[in-house]
Amino acid sequence: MSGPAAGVIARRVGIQMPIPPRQVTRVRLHGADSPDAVLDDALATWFAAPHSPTGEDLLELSLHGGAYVSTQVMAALVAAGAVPALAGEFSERAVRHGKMDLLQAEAVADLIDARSHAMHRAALVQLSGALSRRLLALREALVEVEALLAYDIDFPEEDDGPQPRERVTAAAQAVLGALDALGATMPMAELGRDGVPIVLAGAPNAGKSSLFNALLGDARAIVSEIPGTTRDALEAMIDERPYPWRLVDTAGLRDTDDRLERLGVEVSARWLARAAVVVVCAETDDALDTTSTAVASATRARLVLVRTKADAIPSARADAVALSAQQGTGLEALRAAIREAVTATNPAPPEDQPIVTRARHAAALSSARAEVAAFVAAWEADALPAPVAGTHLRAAITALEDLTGAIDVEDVLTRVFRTFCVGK
Ligand SMILES: Nc1nc2c(ncn2[C@@H]2O[C@H](COP(=O)(O)OP(=O)(O)OP(=O)(O)O)[C@@H](O)[C@H]2O)c(=O)[nH]1
Ligand SMILES: [Mg+2]
Repeated sequence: MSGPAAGVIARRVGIQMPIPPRQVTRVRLHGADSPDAVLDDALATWFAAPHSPTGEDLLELSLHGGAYVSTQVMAALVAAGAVPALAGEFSERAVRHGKMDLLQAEAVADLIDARSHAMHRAALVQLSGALSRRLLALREALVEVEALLAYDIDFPEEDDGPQPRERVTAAAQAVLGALDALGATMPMAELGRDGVPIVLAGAPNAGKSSLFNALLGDARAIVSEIPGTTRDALEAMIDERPYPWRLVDTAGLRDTDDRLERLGVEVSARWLARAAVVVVCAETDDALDTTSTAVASATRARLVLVRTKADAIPSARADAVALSAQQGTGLEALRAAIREAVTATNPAPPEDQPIVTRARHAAALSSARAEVAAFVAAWEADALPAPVAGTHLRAAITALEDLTGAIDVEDVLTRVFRTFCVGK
């Protein structure tokens, strides 16, 4: 519970305020102003403004588990004057009181939502303020270009001035390069969130679903000796580094008269087109040739060749991973081969460097980039008077400020925080 009335409301539900700040205190909670209606024997921690995560007086309650107790206590707090928080309202207040900037608040949401090592790492780096510092440095660099420009405007006839035009151009170009480098990290966040599509493909009955299950360590897909068992593509995420894998089991590839199965086969073709890596499965050495030729014509992905059911039919091929999903052999070799194929096409995010994680960031960076580029073009062509060219720099600076929330833009704040889950 956060806000200036937190202490008063706490007293109404039975907490003997003041309790020592930043210390866990055992409290007996009751209904609003009704000491007989005991609700829970709980723990309370008090954080006095401004030394709290929101910058306001803040009370944290630890209740006994279960929905009933928390609902009752929540109702008592509301009856005593509290208001349920909107989605993201705690983080929003933290931003408003200067406890963190907008990018850090987004990182809180990302940390909670993180489902992979990659997203977890990116969120922690962003929470530490690394992205904010990077953007602040770019903003400073643009302000410096503005200053060079102002000098040119104020003292155009100076002996040793105006500032050499090249110096302005070079400074703006440097910012352009840095904006590009940062913008180029967006696909890394997408891979971290959605995973690298790894598609299992092969003829019906080749053992794809069995392999899918073995890689997951879970019987997710139906396996049977009847060819054409899998019809819908099945997906599962495996948390790998540097990026999670989005493993896709598909319907066997073949021409078929069964209408349902044909739909499944068409889905497979779509997945092949979107795959980053295709694991080509076949149960004999000869079949592996036919299958990999067919797959290669349907995808631009890297191929990893697999000889399935090696327990039953030994493989003589050196270019394929021989494995048995049933006995669990060869799986480590396959994982290593997939890992290699993934890193060959998707460079890992730079260690401990911020990356751009949201469409909001990418949009602001690209609008800043467009403004700086427009400035450089006008400046180099000498097409516009310096003050006019300078308006592009201002616009770029504003775009970067919007990103960190350095200037208080109501609609940006609201838009960002309403996507949070309640209570954060
Ligand atoms: N001996 C042996 N049999 C296997 C192995 N993996 C799968 N099988 C058998 O091969 C048959 C087909 O396996 P699935 O995993 O359903 O094959 P699939 O490629 O998914 O088949 P569709 O979904 O019909 O395209 C089943 O009877 C499995 O038990 C293995 O490693 N060794
Ligand atoms: Mg299957």
